[in-house]
Amino acid sequence: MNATASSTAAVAPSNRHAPADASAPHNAMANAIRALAMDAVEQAKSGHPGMPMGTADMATVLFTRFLKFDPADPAWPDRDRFVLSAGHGSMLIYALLYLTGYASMTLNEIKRFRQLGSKTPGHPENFITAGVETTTGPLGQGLANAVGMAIAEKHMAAVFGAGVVDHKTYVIASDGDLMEGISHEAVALAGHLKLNKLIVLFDDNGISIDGALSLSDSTDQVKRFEACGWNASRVDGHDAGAIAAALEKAQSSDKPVLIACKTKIGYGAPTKAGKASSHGSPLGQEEIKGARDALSWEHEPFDVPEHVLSAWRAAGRRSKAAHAEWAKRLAALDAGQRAEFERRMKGELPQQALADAVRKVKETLAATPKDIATRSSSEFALEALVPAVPEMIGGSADLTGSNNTRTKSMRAISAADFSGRFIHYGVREHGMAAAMNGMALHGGIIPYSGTFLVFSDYARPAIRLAALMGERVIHVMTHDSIGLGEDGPTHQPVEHLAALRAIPNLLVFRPADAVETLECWQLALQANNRPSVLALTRQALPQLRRSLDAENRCAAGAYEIAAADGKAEVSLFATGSEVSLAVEAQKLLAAEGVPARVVSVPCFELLAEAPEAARRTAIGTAKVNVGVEAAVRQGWDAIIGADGAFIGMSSFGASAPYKELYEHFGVTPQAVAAAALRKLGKA
Ligand SMILES: Cc1ncc(C[n+]2csc(CCOP(=O)(O)OP(=O)(O)O)c2C)c(N)n1
Repeated sequence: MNATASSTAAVAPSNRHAPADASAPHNAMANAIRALAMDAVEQAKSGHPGMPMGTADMATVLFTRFLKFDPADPAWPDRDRFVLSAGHGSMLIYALLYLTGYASMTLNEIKRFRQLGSKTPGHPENFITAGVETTTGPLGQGLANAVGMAIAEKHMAAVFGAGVVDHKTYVIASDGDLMEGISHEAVALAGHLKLNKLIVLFDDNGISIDGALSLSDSTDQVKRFEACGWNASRVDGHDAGAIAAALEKAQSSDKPVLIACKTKIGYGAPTKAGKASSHGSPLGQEEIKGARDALSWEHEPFDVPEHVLSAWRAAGRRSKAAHAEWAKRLAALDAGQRAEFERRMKGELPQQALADAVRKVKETLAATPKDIATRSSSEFALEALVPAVPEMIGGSADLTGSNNTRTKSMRAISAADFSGRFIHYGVREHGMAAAMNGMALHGGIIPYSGTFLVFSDYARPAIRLAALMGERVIHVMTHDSIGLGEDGPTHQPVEHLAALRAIPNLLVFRPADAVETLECWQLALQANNRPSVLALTRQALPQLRRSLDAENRCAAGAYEIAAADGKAEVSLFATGSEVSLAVEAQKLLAAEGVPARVVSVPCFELLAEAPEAARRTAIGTAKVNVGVEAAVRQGWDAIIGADGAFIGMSSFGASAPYKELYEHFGVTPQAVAAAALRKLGKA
């Protein structure tokens, strides 16, 4: 199947997707969206009316004839996912949620558009508004989230069967979504994996903020998507029959589907339709009056007449029977399978299996300590964690052998078989991170991935959104400092730890040895309401914690890993590879008669959250504090104080064997000891 250009009405809509209620014609239902969008933006004196007015027809066809959803149960696991990737058009989804009968989306909430504490914030936020699947606004992210959702659907269906997992992922995307670079990563991955249950309605209105799209873009999106392995077609985005026909055809596609819907932004506005002026500001009273006339919508602001509202509410009840049938199929599932499905969808960990796996690895490490790179320690931990936590789906952005994220038993996910648990994301860090968000949002999966820490910048916008949404995704980021050596400054992160620590609600772990790496993995898995980064080394490190310790010491964020011989005059704080370096410095100081303690700080955020007393104990009361991290100082003053000494990086790195680099940049035990002695006035 390969529908191009003129496929407009190739397939007649089937009865299954017939209009919900013939008594309220399509136009009136679509106009209800347009009117609510105009009125809410006008009332707020802020917002984007053009997009919802232009996409009202496609959204009406989708929500009244195709989308499987139940407003009474927004979290129904087998609902179709709908992603409004063009989040600036948020009034579209708020209007749809109100009209179809989501209880929490009242008319009052529509009237409170963009106000503090409302369910109708400026851009859709999934943690604020029931029925919003993902937080959108940064263009391109929603589309890439949808790719992850579609992967998650395929995987969960492969594991639990199509009886309980069989839904589609629909997206409305704009020119801006498709111009963003992330869209290429997402679209190419979706095409490669033949995600045929992913259907994108492209709001092809040829307008963006600066004016006509022709100012900045001349891509043939249909050809572009086809080149990426999609079925793509063009339709008149205001012809309900044509939209329905294209959606009908999409139902049985063998590839992901793009439907480019030619629309007019601000449809109905007498002077602003088709113009950038309808994109992002209130239309104004005159224009709204003209639009009401043009659309033959004679109702007062925020007034949706009863027959239109009841037709919409009927559309909202369309999937009740499907929901009930699904519940029966779930109930008929083998009890163990059902419990497992429900556990995974709730995001609950298999506590006992996880605890057992952690204990076993700790026992092994105590019996036979491992002086290995933390990326290898991570692999060692994963060999036990992956079988214990079946919802973990690993991956890498083409650095599998370097990130050590694929365990021996993991099979790769492919277009032919989604039952595997490892994803070759290709060289697509941004698309990977956004797809992981989509998988976590879908439910049933804990995605983890791999790339180099320096490339966290390529994934940062998606990591930020994971943190905002509070999604459990885990990023393994290896080669975490100049310690990676010869690849040089392009590959050596110096500012990245600070930059990641600046993101609220993100846990940044930098474990010091094999035991800490395991503990940080455990904490990342247990953090069910936020993402984590594990910053891991390329170079080998000694296992500092050699005796069996059941307690997860990293949970405190920081702890004394090597006590002073006597009352400490110096506290040496370090993370990751620099903890063993601090331990060497401790010996040098001891030789000078200066007792020093070493505090490992695997996670700044957990330290900041620790109870005051625990935090004080970890920080201690030594005269002198020294921080050691092969990275910039920014952020360290919260631990060592403005008076503390810091040994780290204040420039980019260089290309050389790593031991020479540590010498060259002065990140050495000698430098640490000397800094402490200077602060004590002893040197
Ligand atoms: C990553 C990102 N960059 C910039 C913006 C600001 N912005 C919001 S909408 C938009 C483009 C508008 O064009 P289009 O996507 O076609 O939407 P339409 O005008 O059709 O509503 C831009 C640049 C954004 N939201 N996200």
